[in-house]
Amino acid sequence: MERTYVKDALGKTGETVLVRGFVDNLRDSKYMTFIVLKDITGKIQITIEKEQHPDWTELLAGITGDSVISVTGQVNSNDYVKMGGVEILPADIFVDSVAEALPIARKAIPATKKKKEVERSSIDQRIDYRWIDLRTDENQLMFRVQTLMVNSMRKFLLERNFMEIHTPKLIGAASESGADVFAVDYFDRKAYLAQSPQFYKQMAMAAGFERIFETGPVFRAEKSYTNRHTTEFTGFDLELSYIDSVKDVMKLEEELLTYMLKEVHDVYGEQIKELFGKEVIVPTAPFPVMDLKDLYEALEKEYGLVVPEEEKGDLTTEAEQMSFRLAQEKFGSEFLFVTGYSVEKRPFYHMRDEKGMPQGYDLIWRGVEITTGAQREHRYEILKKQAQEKGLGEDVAFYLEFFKYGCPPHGGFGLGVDRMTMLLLDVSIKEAMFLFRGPGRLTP
Ligand code: AMO
Repeated sequence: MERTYVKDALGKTGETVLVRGFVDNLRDSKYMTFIVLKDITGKIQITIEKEQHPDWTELLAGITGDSVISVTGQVNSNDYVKMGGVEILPADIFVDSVAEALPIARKAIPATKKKKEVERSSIDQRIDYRWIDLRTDENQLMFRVQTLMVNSMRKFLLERNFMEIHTPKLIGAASESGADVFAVDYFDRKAYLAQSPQFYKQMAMAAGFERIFETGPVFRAEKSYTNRHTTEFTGFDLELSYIDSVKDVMKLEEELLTYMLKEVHDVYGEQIKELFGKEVIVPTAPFPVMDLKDLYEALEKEYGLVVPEEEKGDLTTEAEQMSFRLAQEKFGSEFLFVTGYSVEKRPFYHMRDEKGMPQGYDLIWRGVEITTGAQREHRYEILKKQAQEKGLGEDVAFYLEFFKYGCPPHGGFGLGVDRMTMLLLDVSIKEAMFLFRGPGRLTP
């Protein structure tokens, strides 16, 4: 018999169906056994009247929580059943896989008369058994939402004539900064794990592709133990040619994010509110823009934040967090573009204006940086000089070649997909990733 998904079975009253999934809940009483079966589309109650199946005693005793079962039976409408007023009266139950007692508590279990309260396992304990942790409704919704986030951005870009490319992650030189790069053995020499598709996005511009994007793994050898850093994350990067200034890049980004968040809001807004208690707010473009200097002034004036002068060329973590309040109170926005970073704090490939200011920005959402973007320096001589100033020589020689034989003016940005998921659902980065990687974590 062909399998029916639970969501479809709920509408098939009177029909006999085969449903397959995990045992989400199990309740046994003297005369009845109730099993809640969960598949990726929903949950349905299996109602077993013990008297009708005297030979099932052993079978039922062997079914544990989280076991995988296949049930054939008639769909019955029953107003007493909480789950959609529908149950399955099974004619056959097959146990595909028996689950041992679970090693983690995915949720806190309140005390009952007979049992003490069970505390929820920590996120690190849950990551040890992430596949079990991922079975919850919340986690499965999270990855549905992430699928839609990436897919809607892809759709937006494809509609605007972008090409999707796939660049190598094994590279011969650090792509962002020499300090945060993982070196790996590559036969008789060293290779590095790409910290960004930066160089190759720009190579695509030199190749005349004009508009490209890529989503893929990004590696950072950062020993950070924060709730927003990881050593491997998923980046969503794009690059486009023939821009007039960095403003064109910012405009594209705000349109892209508005489009994506509208889709997420429309499709999953209700469920996100129900399971994560978080409102999906569709932003309105244009997003507010503040120069770092003005931002520090405002943060000091409004909230008394005092930052030493020498730190003002970059956004401190505290200022970044506080900027959320400012963005909301001053502009009624969850997003804030920040510009005016100092040359020391920005990579050599950012174009600089006549005053020497890098033509780049960071986008802060809910007080956390989600993007760096910029117009790039496409003029070979100037780019070479900027690289030399930062002490980069041979390492970037291959990259500089991209600009020797004709290259249009261009710019782009890189978005952190895990950070966006985390901020959208108000969870930590460890919770937001399929499988977190950090300085102390390489398994499972
Ligand atoms: P940047 O280094 O700012 O820029 O990275 C882009 C975005 O990637 C995310 N991100 C991270 N997420 C989780 N853990 C980390 N350790 C981490 N580091 C960065 C953030 C960040 O905004 N080449 C440029 C982009 C460009 O100019 O196109 C770059 O890589 O969301």
